[in-house]
Amino acid sequence: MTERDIIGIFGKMNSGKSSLMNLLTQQETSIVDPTPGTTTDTKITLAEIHGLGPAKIMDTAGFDEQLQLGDKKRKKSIAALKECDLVLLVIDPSTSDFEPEQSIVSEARKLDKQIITVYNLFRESDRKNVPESEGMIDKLGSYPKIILNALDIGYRQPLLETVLNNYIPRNLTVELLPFVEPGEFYILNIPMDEETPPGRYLRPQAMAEEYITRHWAFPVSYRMNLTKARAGDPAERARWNDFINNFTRRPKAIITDSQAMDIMKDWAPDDMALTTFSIMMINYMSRGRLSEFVNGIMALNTLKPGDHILIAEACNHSRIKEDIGTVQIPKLLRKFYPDILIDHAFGREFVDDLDIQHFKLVIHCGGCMISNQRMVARLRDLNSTGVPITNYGIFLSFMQGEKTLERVIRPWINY
Ligand SMILES: Nc1nc2c(ncn2[C@@H]2O[C@H](COP(=O)(O)OP(=O)(O)OP(=O)(O)O)[C@@H](O)[C@H]2O)c(=O)[nH]1
Ligand code: SF4
Ligand SMILES: [Mg+2]
Repeated sequence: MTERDIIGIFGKMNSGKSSLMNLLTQQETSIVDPTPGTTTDTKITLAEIHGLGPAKIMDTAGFDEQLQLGDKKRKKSIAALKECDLVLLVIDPSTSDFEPEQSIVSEARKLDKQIITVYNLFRESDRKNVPESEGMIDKLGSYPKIILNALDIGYRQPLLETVLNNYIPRNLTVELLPFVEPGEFYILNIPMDEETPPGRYLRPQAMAEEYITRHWAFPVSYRMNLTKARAGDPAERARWNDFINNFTRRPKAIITDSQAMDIMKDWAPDDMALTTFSIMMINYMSRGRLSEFVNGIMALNTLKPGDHILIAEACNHSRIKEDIGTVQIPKLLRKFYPDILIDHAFGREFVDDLDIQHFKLVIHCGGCMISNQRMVARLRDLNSTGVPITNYGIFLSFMQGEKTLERVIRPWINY
């Protein structure tokens, strides 16, 4: 079942919200009137938007009115804000107090909403005020915008195009493992050590196993003893060979813990595809934007002494002795880039809390414990500051050489 995309129109009283609603829906659904506060409650219109599909559009009462009328009324707008997928923030750039708009942006950011700013020009001469208005509202500059006149029907098409070009729809489904074919075997390489908690797989491992099974294919798990494999123990290699060579039909691909890439790059047979759980996860959580993380790794080639790198983990899991984010990745970074500075962010909203611009690269975990809206919001914030981002799996593969990186990305191309 396709769910309706929910678009909420927010802004100050008399900024032209109801006029924008009418422009979008091409009908007089909302009462438009010069009296401030004409729309006293949220008005809902169901519409079919060409290129997007069924949408529910909410025209809300002015946010400044909500502020004046106290908590109870304000809750109505917050409820609408919570419900919607896309915030259309209508700004009349000829006004001067942007506190209501600032509250909308701050609340929308807390909720990881997508925002498009609509500057509604009552007079063409207001156009020159747009940059100043934008500058008055913290973080607004990083969102897409359109400048229009809500009463001019000629702006309907540009408005729709701005929405279609910038909004990631609710129904955009990204396959976890798009290359999986029914009836084929897939290997999950899951090294465990004494500190691996018993009772369940990690979320990416469990998700991969479930996905493969659901798609009528066969997941087969292998517990690699990384310590022995790294020590060159022939018994460990023989155990792997025995495993990998005893399928009646050759497995199609290996999905490995990224930490085992130093071993897997040599042990994975050439006729099998190879990728990692972390790469799978970041592609899924970012809604198919793996290529941005792959491009990000190239920032390593331009590092200079004294540059800062941020290692970011989306959750605060308990850290084990050989933790990937705090021990293994820093160790590799120090080895290959001895004069760079490494910072960490765990779980918290690093884009708001840190001076993000001074980082030359962000290396992000798989992001399995945050929502995809949050992951997409992080990407948007980083994009707007021009800071490249990559991922644990991509980094650890790249550390084994460009050929290895190319190999782990190959399964994701063309899907
Ligand atoms: N000239 C001009 N007038 C506009 C424009 N947009 C809206 N108006 C007029 O401004 C007044 C307020 O517009 P509305 O669309 O009702 O504004 P609103 O934000 O819904 O207002 P409330 O519901 O009262 O908060 C109406 O008289 C509109 O005709 C515009 O782009 N240009
Ligand atoms: S959110 Fe990141 S750090 Fe937390 S478990 Fe998932 S991949 Fe690991
Ligand atoms: Mg209105």
